[in-house]
Amino acid sequence: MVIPRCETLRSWHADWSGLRVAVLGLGVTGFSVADTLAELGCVVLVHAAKVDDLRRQMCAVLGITVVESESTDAALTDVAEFGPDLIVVSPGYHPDHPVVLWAHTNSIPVWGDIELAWRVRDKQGEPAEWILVTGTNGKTTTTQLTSHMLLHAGFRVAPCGNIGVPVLDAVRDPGGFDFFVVEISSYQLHWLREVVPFSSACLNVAPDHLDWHNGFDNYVAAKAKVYTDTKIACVYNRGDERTRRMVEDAAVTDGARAIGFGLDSPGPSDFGIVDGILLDRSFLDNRHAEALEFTTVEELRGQGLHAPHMVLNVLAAAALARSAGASIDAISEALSTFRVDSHRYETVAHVDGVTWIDDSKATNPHAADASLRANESVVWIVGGLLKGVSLDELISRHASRLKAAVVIGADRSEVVSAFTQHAPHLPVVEVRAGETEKVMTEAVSAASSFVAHGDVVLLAPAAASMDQFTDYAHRGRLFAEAVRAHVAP
Ligand code: UMA
Repeated sequence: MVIPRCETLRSWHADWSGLRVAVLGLGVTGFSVADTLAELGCVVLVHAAKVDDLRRQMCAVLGITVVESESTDAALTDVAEFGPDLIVVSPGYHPDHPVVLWAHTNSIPVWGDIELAWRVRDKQGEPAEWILVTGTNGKTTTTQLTSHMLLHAGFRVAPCGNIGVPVLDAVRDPGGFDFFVVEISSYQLHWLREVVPFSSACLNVAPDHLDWHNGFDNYVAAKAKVYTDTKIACVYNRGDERTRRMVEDAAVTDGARAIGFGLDSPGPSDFGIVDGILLDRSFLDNRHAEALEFTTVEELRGQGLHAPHMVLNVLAAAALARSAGASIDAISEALSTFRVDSHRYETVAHVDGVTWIDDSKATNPHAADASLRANESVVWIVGGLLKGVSLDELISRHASRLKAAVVIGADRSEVVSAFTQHAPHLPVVEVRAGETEKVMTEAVSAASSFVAHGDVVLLAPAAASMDQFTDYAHRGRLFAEAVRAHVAP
């Protein structure tokens, strides 16, 4: 069997010249891939349904051919005519995209951007170690927390990946790093092949992106790849059996340890909580008899990190940072200066005993579940693009803590009928506004008609935002603006 030339290329300093590479997509990822390949001397063709002017101009300067077409047939014809040795695909492309299927039939390797980044990670000399973070929810916060802890411990760290900075940008940064903390999505994991993580974590798994993965089993299988070949620590959630099984079934590097985290008392080799104190019983000599304290739930309250799902992120991040050699004091200090990003369970107003919370980042039922759970009496703003996932279970589980539901989004009828079925007595208001600017004004006004002292109005849509907003941040921003206009007229 002939091994394709690209499969033998495992260094920035290898001979990439003249390799013909078709790049699918010209978003954040596609541009970083095409730019890198051009610098390596490859012949690059980019194909994308949509291309913005700035990236098109930059590609022209770099000698990269760009074809913009929404037709997948045209993509197939153009790529086949180009005759690629390798295809590098952006994460948003479906695995059944015709160009990908054509590549498989013709034995042309298909890589994701993370695979390419791994192979050329030695650009600046001694490569950084990679810490991988995945999970249905909490990835970004945990990636930020881990990076913040490692920075406090004196390491040079780059948070990158799905968080918004392509790993190839971190690889090419002239400063050089000791660690990359890579937030890695299920899409990116699907394409992953040779990466050897220093440590890795899957924070939790619940249905999401089922349409992309063609079902839950494939989604779980993609997430499980995060642990493959891990060298030092496989960090898993003791409260989520699936993550434990992933570690048990993973082919890891000899000597890698399994480290569990959870809100209960930790066993030896775990992270956990006793009497409100967060403990490391993993990275110390006498872990059978002792534990190291690094913060308390009360201290985390000041940082907006006290909700149970946030405390879990803190425990996971501490486990990853400790595996990399951060001292327990560095972790405590880092936690005292950390701030959660906007739209992640952010209190936007507290007026007349009513708390208004923006958790627009809750783009799936599992995330919404965590924020509903943290409150007793809730007026819930919910709905958007459901991505093939049902809200039935979520609604029946939380019906008793809901005072009313305000339904937004294009898929409203599905959400409303789920309420009719699982919470038939609950008042449900549909926001019918078509204009983006009006959706949140109407939602906030509807929600305010149900609230009393002690209630929480929670924007936790359990759905993606792109039907009515640019992204979850846009949705959260408009919510916060509408709340401020409403409560402080
Ligand atoms: N495109 C097509 N056809 C397709 C799909 C995409 O032509 O079938 C083209 C678009 O026209 C555009 C480009 O591909 O030119 C966009 O590529 P992309 O959708 O892969 O997006 P990027 O801009 O490269 O951003 C991606 C991640 N996006 C997705 O996974 C959808 C970003 O995560 C990530 O920050 C970035 O790479 C850097 O790694 C975003 C995301 O929504 C935040 N992630 C999902 C999530 O977190 O739930 C997985």
